[in-house]
Amino acid sequence: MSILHKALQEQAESLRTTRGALLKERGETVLGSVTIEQVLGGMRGVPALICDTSSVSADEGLRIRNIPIMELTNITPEETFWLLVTGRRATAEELDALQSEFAKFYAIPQYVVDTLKAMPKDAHPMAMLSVGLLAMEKESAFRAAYDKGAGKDALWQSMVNDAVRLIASMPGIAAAVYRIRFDKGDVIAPLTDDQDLSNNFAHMLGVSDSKEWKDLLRLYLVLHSDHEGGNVSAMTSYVVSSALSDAYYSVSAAMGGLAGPLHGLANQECLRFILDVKEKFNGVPSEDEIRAYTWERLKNGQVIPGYGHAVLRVVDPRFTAFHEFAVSHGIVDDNVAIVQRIFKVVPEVLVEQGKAKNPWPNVDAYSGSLLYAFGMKEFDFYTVMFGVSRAIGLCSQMVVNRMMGAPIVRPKSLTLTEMKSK
Ligand code: CMX
Repeated sequence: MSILHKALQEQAESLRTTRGALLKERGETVLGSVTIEQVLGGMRGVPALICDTSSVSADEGLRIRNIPIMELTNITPEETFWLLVTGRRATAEELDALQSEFAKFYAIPQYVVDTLKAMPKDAHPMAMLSVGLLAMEKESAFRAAYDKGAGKDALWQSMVNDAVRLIASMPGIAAAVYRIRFDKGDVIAPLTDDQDLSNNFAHMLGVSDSKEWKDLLRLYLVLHSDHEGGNVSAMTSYVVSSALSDAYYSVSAAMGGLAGPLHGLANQECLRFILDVKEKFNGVPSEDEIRAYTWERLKNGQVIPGYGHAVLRVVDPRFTAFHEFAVSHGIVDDNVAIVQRIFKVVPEVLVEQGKAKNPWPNVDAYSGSLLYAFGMKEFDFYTVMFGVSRAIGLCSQMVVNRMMGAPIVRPKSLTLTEMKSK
């Protein structure tokens, strides 16, 4: 039993007891009503999911285990996972042990590399990431435990094993996707003298060895890790894993959702937008030029990538965290300058247009420009970076849900005729 299993042992029992007591004593309590507008509007705001790892409020944004994300910008992805899944900060000893567990899996199986190499030259990197994960499904400790007849209350233990291996494998799969898909040369093996996840990711990508790049990756992996339970990728893995499908199936499915332009792919769209702006104006445009260009896009029925959010009604703190990184690292770059200038103009244009409920930037408005500034120019790859990070939150949520004994998800659908008759 690993140190993480030990840390979770008591919680598993208490989570199940709490769930059982809530069901028994408060099962009839009404959490809210559901309107036709909410159902037709993508279940917006319907309180229908449980997520203990993080929460997102309209007026503040992300909190991980009730800690504002801005207070966590100096931690590592390993610490983030521990916090998400256990609800408390790890001790130095726990962190060391967890990192050693992770390090066992930084080297991905050769069959994953072979599978990725066999994919079409023009496959999207997100499709490759998803396939790479699915190829690894046969490694699932969860499926093996289920097949051997593990009881419902014990399944969380093998879910922890899958979570650790999957999270630790993501950097290697992603780096292999990057190097194979963009002809960067051989796949790079992980470091033998360093167990840090971000350092290994940086090394296997082969983009840069600078400390600043490693710092950026660390921050990137923390900021994108979790965003409560109702976003497309989290809800996808929640639903898939509720059928007792293992973490590989669940995260692979979630990556399909993350690949959508209204969700994770927005960071790629956002950088495309910034590069279009730069090309059109032959450099960093003035505020007036950005204003005119923004209106032109809106009148064409196009969204402004990186702006708006289904929940947030303030500047995304993750945008602010990236901004502080750019300032503190003295990054001088045209694209970053354009991001900063767009920020001065777009919110007021969106308010004037009056459609978007949230005129403020989300995390995707900044992230791509920083990756680009450090030399990762293949922006088709950016959502894969997001996926490596998001897997940390998805796996944490799945472990917690399994500890709680969450049942299969099965809401009720209505036909349009049924809805009209209500
Ligand atoms: N630019 C232009 N119009 C926008 C807009 C934007 N950035 N954000 C919202 N709107 C529009 C919507 O398209 C919608 O128009 P219609 O009424 O014509 O359909 C209207 O404003 C109301 O939308 P909303 O309720 O404010 O936003 P939603 O909750 O429906 O959608 C989101 C949220 C993020 C999909 C939307 O703001 C958007 O498309 N933003 C751009 C893409 C983006 O940045 N996505 C990343 C989100 C973060 C993530 O999940 O990873």
